[in-house]
Amino acid sequence: MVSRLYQPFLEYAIAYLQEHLDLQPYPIPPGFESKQATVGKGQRQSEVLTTSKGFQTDKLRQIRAAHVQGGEALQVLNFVIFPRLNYDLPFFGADLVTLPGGHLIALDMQPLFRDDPSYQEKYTQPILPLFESHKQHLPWGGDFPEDAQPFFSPAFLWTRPQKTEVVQERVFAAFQDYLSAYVKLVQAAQPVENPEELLQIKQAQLRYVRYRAEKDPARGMFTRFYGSEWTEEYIHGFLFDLEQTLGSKG
Ligand code: DBV
Repeated sequence: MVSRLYQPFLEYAIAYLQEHLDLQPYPIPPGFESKQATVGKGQRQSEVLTTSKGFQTDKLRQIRAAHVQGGEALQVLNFVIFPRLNYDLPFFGADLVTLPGGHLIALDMQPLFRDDPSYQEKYTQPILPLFESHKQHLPWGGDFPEDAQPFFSPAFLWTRPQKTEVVQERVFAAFQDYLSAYVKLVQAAQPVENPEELLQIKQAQLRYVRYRAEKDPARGMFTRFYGSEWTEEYIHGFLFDLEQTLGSKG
């Protein structure tokens, strides 16, 4: 395996977005830009570094990355884009995880309204050819939490590559393709003005962030490294911060 496995993904994403959109910084709460811990004892002692990046644009409320680096057998990049609430855009969601047990990859444009045929036509159809071309190299990863299914599109890439080269080549290629397709959707997006529709978007976004904050699969890991106070504040105050953001606006 390779340390810094996901660094090229993160660098690519930021550079690509910077090139195509007008990125502005997104505030990261103090203490969360970078966090280090020493884990293990004696010869097995090692460092785990978690760094955060945040951006926003006129159409995207939060573009954020959490990057965990703890040596060859612990590399995580969780990269999510949350559109502003007056756009019906899907979320861009990438969960790229390397643990001692192997690689686990989730990549999707996560729909607000999974079962709405016109929504699917607008936001999933354009991605399906990409999905088809990548899934032949990235077979379905198996067991998947049932309650998470409503949050994924039919173009969901979920795979557990055996080889690191597959991550570096195939997964990286899929990540680039999904990101550029996403940017095209963003560029084409028009603001929603209908109050009924705006309410539905807000509810769908809240459903999504509440689910992800509650079920965050990294909670256990972060709690072990950095304690529960830091972890809960990181989850609710940065990773999935929509509720707090709405709260502070009254
Ligand atoms: N996952 C996150 C964030 C992470 C993160 C913010 C910053 O949402 C990392 C870090 N994901 C992470 C880690 C693991 C997973 C697993 C460390 C391994 C946990 C472990 O094995 O100890 C997609 N990620 C997973 C799993 C799924 C996802 C399905 C396997 C969990 C399981 O089998 O129970 N992405 C994840 C997910 C949603 C999503 C659940 C739901 C909408 O978008």
